[in-house]
Amino acid sequence: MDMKEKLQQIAESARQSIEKAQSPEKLNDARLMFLGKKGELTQILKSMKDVSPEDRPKVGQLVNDARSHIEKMLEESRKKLEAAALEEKMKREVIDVTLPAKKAKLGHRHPNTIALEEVERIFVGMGYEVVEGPEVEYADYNFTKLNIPEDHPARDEQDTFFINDSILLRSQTSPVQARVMEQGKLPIRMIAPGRVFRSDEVDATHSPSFHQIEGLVIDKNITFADLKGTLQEFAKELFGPETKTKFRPHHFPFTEPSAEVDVSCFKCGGKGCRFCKGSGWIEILGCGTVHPNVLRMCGIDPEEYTGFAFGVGLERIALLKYEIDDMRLLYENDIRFLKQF
Ligand code: 2NL
Repeated sequence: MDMKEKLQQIAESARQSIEKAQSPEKLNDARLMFLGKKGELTQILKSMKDVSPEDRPKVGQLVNDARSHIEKMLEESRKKLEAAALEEKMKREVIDVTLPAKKAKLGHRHPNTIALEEVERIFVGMGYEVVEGPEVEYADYNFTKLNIPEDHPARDEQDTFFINDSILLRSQTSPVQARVMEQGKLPIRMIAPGRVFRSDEVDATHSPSFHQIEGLVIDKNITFADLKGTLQEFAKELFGPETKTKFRPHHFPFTEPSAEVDVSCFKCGGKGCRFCKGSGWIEILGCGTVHPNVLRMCGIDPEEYTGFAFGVGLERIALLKYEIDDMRLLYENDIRFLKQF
């Protein structure tokens, strides 16, 4: 068999191998089989030494032609395989742009936050400032400056979380107001919302950590009538324009006189129902005229200035407004509960 025929045979068998190769790996095997170091064409090149010098250029040309022919076939096959693989990938990864988009799962405000922002909106609308203060407080600000005597039960370790003799977790937000009074910028119209702590067992209406909003107004000629008007307006804004308020005498160490405030039941309008336990009234807050001792201890002259103050439980408002019957639900952060509000 002459060289030309042999080369044609090799090219033909290369064509068949390349056609059979259906993956890049198989195609590479075919390349090695013909063009590799031990490949068939390389073997022929090695046998060139047996070719007579005058025939060498011609034979060399033939070998080169066969080589580039095989390379061309390999290259074409590689392109075809790549195109097929790309086609396959495109089919697998097809995106249907007409499908409806996945809805983003937006979180939302906690019922406590909704209630807080509602209360803040009402008082800011009446010209009040919102002021925050530390949760870790001096007993002096939490008790002494608020006219709570040394032997008052609220100071008992059973009720308050003490850090040491003079530092505690605040049991009310009034220390924030004591701090503002001490700064001496008068008049004052403020609310102090925030977390407070009391050593209570957890049940449907108690938690060792809950939230309060206290309010304070200090100016010349402030009377109990201002307090009544303000809280009446607040109750109407919060529970609806038909809401009535009732001030019952009460005692707090930091106010004198003091009162507890009931609102007419917003479920039955005051006739009496399950919600208000038949009474027609729901207790919502405590309030009073600031005790002159408190003013004095916070650096304000009670002969010149008077004021009123009040305190509401935020959870109490949230539970009432959203008709939730167990406070613990507010702290469990169960999304199925939270997303209802
Ligand atoms: C309640 C009662 C109340 C106050 C809080 C207060 C603050 C200062 C001076 C005087 Cl700085 N008073 N706060 C007054 C009366 C009642 O809270 O039952 N809260 C849930």
